[in-house]
Amino acid sequence: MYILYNPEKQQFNPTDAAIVQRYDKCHSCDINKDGRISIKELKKFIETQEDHHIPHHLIKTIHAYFDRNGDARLDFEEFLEMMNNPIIAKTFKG
Ligand SMILES: [Ca+2]
Ligand SMILES: [Ca+2]
Repeated sequence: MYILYNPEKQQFNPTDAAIVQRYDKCHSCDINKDGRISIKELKKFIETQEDHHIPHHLIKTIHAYFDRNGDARLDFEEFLEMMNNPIIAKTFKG
């Protein structure tokens, strides 16, 4: 089960609506619907969100950074953390 609220992370306290919105984003990003986001899926997702080109190595770096358990996929929890990052959030328009 996903851990949506982490009391230790004070900066992350979204409303339920924000979580649902992000879950929808995560789901639409997850092309093969295995519940986890690969680098390829993240790249596709960013390309649909962004007008300008983001180099592959940067996407790989972002993906690796938020892949906390190192399984080469972003699960919903890791995806949420990525979306909650101020720089990333700006890139993805929330
Ligand atoms: Ca997937
Ligand atoms: Ca992971």
